[in-house]
Amino acid sequence: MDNRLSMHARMASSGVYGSMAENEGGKGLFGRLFGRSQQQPEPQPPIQPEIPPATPPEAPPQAPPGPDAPTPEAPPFEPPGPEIPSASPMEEPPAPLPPELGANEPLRAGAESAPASWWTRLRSGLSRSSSSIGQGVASIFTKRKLGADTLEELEDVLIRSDLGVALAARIAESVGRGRYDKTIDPQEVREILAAEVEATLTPVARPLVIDGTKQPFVILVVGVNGSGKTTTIGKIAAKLVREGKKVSLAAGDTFRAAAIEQLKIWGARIGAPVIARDQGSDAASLAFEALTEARESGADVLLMDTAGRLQNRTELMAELEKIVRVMRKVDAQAPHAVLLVLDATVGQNALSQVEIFGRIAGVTGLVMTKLDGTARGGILVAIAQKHQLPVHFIGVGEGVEDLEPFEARDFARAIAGLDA
Ligand SMILES: Nc1nc2c(ncn2[C@@H]2O[C@H](COP(=O)(O)OP(=O)(O)OP(=O)(O)O)[C@@H](O)[C@H]2O)c(=O)[nH]1
Ligand SMILES: [Mg+2]
Repeated sequence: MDNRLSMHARMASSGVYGSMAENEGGKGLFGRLFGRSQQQPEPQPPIQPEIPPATPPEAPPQAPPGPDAPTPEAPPFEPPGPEIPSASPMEEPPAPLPPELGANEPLRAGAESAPASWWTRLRSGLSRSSSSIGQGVASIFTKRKLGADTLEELEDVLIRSDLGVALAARIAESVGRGRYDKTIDPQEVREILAAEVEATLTPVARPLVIDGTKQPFVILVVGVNGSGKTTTIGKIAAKLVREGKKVSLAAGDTFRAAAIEQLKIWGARIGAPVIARDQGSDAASLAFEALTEARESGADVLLMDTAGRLQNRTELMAELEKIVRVMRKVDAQAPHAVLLVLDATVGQNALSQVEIFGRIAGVTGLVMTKLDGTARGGILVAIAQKHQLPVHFIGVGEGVEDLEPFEARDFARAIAGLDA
């Protein structure tokens, strides 16, 4: 067992598994409608030497330097999508209103029939992960006795699902305990897996608590390009508005006009004011003004969007530090929560995102999106085990109802392909 384990550990650390990070999310609804590809960050080593990304043909203008401006050398990398308009960014036509996000739409994505329950959506969202694990388990244990070879195969299946080497070993050990040379029903293996996953996730499944004594409670939302930050802000804001909270949104992604427009559409739809400045404004100045305005207007919660940035771009990460610093000039404790939005489809790279954003932006909790776009949703479990950061929400689709507070048991049962 030890030898086998160390082999997996070596393979994992040498990138054998990391290199399998997939990118199945495809171009999301917003990307399709707004002519921007849903950028999936390339898996990268935690910190690479600074390699400037290819310059898009029409780089957005630099933020004008404010009093304390970070003067970023380059905007976040945005590879040009096939439909990027040829007009200059300042002349960019207003983004079309996605039908799904129409201001008069009910607070759920287009579906005409009654929305499925969260459990149904979670099960179906995690179906790629659960069927990959389920098929692996069935092919290993059907009509075979349990032994070192079957357990090793099980570990391989679990590691390929990104559950992490340590947890894969623990699950294999639990499955093997007292069952050598016996047959085991694949369903029983999935039950054991669910129990181990639930035990790992329970300590990190913590709701996002809005402290009502903070006026406003400031939530800064960070992450790499295209991870789902703006959509997640819209979804969380919709929940808070429904709870009767007075919510303001701050369009802190000042690099792209479409990003500002995207947040405005969410704001119009859910009835939350959006504090925005012109494209190209300094994000930290916007943060300062937005917090001041939100406070003056008596908002309970301020959700601040930020531009996507790869975690190895030091100058962009420095800009995040500055946003935090500037907010503290208004409220010494702000931001009260820093949410890192992770795209499940990037696989192992998410671990490095947690590490670097955690260190630089003081991440207080995680949101994992696009679990519906990957067979390797187990990455959430590996992150939980390694970083022990609270996981507040998970997303399994683009609609407003496709984000819910994270529940360890539901996730564990769904990824194991079991009933609730
Ligand atoms: N399938 C799926 N798509 C999602 C989910 N969350 C967000 N998306 C889609 O992912 C795409 C990118 O989402 P955004 O919210 O724009 O991501 P972002 O992090 O704000 O992107 P940048 O501002 O460019 O860094 C959009 O098309 C969203 O609809 C999810 O849980 N599942
Ligand atoms: Mg965004």
